[in-house]
Amino acid sequence: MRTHLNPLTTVRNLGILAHVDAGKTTVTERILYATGTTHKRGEVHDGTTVTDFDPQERDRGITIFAAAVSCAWDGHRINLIDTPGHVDFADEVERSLRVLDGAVAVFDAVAGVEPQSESVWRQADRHGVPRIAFVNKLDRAGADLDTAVASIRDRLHPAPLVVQLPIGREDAFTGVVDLVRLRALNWPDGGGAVEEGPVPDALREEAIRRRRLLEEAVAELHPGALEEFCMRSTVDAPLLDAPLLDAQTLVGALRDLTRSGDGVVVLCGSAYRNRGIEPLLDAVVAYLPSPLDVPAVRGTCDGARQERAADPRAPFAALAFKVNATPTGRLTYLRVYSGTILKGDAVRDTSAGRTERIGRILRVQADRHAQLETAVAGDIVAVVGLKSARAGSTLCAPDAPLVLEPPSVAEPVVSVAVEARRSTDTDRLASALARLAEEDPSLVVRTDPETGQTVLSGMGELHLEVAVEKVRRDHGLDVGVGRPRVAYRETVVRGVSGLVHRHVKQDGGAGQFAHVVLDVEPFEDGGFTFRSTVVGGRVPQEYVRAVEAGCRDALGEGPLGGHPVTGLRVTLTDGATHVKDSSEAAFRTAGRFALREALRACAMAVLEPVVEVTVTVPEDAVGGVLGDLAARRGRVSGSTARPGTAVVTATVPLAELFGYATRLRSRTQGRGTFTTRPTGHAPAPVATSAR
Ligand SMILES: Nc1nc2c(ncn2[C@@H]2O[C@H](COP(=O)(O)OP(=O)(O)OP(=O)(O)O)[C@@H](O)[C@H]2O)c(=O)[nH]1
Ligand SMILES: [Mg+2]
Repeated sequence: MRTHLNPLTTVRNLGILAHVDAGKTTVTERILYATGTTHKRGEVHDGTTVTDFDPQERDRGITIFAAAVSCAWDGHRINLIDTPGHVDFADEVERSLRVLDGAVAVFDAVAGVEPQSESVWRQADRHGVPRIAFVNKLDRAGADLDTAVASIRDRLHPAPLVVQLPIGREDAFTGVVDLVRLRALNWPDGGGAVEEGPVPDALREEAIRRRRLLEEAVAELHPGALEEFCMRSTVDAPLLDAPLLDAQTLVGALRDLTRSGDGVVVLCGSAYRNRGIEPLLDAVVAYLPSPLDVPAVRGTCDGARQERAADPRAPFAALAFKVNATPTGRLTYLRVYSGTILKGDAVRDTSAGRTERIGRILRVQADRHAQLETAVAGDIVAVVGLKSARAGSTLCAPDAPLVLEPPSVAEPVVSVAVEARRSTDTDRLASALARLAEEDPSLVVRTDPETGQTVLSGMGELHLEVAVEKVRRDHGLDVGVGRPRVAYRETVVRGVSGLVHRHVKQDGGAGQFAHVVLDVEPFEDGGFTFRSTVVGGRVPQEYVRAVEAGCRDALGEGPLGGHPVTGLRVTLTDGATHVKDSSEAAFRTAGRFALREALRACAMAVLEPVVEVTVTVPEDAVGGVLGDLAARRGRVSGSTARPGTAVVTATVPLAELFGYATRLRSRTQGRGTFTTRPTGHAPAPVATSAR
């Protein structure tokens, strides 16, 4: 009898994640080549890769936008998102993680776990996305799989389950021993396809030793495997070489451990030399989950929680995770969670409250597309024809509304003032910026109420530079840009209690009456919390909510420099109403003025964004780098050395880092690199923070 597999079991929605430059785009490029999706291998440094197709990506040699591509391997469809590694584009990664079922984390075999790999690893932990690890660049001088694996264990804390042993080192790295099936996989020079053969005699003993280590590690974590392991170790004990776990048991256990997150399968290779890609694809298919293996997506409908299983016959529900204006039209990238859509179907955009029609459905190959008639649960596709959808919008069947939780958006930390150099271009600039912010929710455009300037805010200097350059190139606009400024906040250091505010207007006509008493205190966890301890119904619930809304209105501008206020708890302790003249509007106004007054009475401090900087420089340049960091108010928190190279970690106010890239380059004749990671806010010196 033939069994009919659910076709969804053959889909993998996969992200490639890593620190900047680890080789994500090169791995993606080789995957497209190995799967026959492309017939030419592109290179990042030549600007010829499929996924780095934006002109700025090609010029800068980095990935800026997450790009989706699709390919087929061993009867499976793999939808793959190549993500950017630079911290300024971490929001792109966040949105991608929201819609992925699994990921390949790429590591550099020389550097091991780098700061941004650690950040994206934690991001993936938060989203519960199962991962496998690919230790790349084994061809580089100084590359070592064992050291890289040790850094995965030490810094990321999963149990590494290493399933390969490299054949040859550095420049002589030619292949791997597959420890699961005990066979050798070699790749010829010049980038040809994999050749399979027996394990070379010289490596046989080491391969068997490592296979046993893998079996032990798996048995320790997996009860089913442990049973077989124990049974065989007693029965087959005399045969030292005999495997204690069947390949089939091993693969099954590795799949379970990957999906539960208890272990991480580690593979290795050199993407640049096209070595290690086929086994990576086999591992993606074998270990990472299909859309059916992940929990049903959760959403709300009229406030009630609902689950939607990945079932093509269920009502349609999808999350838009990316919007992109292209010559083909406005593309909305969707992860379909349940149901099926056909070309021409009407869908409800619950976030915008509009019903729209799907014009075309596309299978995306980076900048090329193939037309589809339909898209089903579990798939990632792009659609043309939606006008309202933004990144984070839910689309669903009009008769089965649902709201899925949108991806979180980080708050911008850096701003620049931008202006059109020709006054006739002002309107065009405004609409270009609005369109950009629509595509990238981590960009915010606003008008400064005091200066009337247009201010663009984002996640870092590079983020804003790329945005402005995009406006220049795509719209041919001549744009002037001011000095970057960081986004300060204000916080309460010492609170006040019993602040009384009376909002009374009773001079004829409809009056206003609201009387509130507030306590304000610092709140360590950050943000804003509000509670009421008013007794005896002296202030009805709806007015309490209005006071809270009024307080939120007041948080936009602190008393020190007009910066947003955070880290405080407000308690409404008492109040009074008037039978006729009290209203929600009156209480909201009272709440706003009361908190504004209270904040003026509190001891306040200005906070500035702080980042952890990791600088990698040649040893002889380290003195200059340390001096420079100190001059930038940096506090060095650690330094390590590899032969010839020093790695310095320091906490530095973001405001002091503007222009650091240029400075470091000139100090180290281009040999120094640095990366940053946001670590929150810290009190700022008074002089730098005034507006
Ligand atoms: N020696 C060596 N170099 C590699 C390998 N894989 C990638 N590279 C090089 O490393 C550089 C960065 O590679 P990318 O593929 O752009 O890295 P990425 O992780 O996509 O970088 P971002 O997207 O900017 O974060 C390029 O110059 C690649 O040619 C490898 O296996 N060995
Ligand atoms: Mg890249």
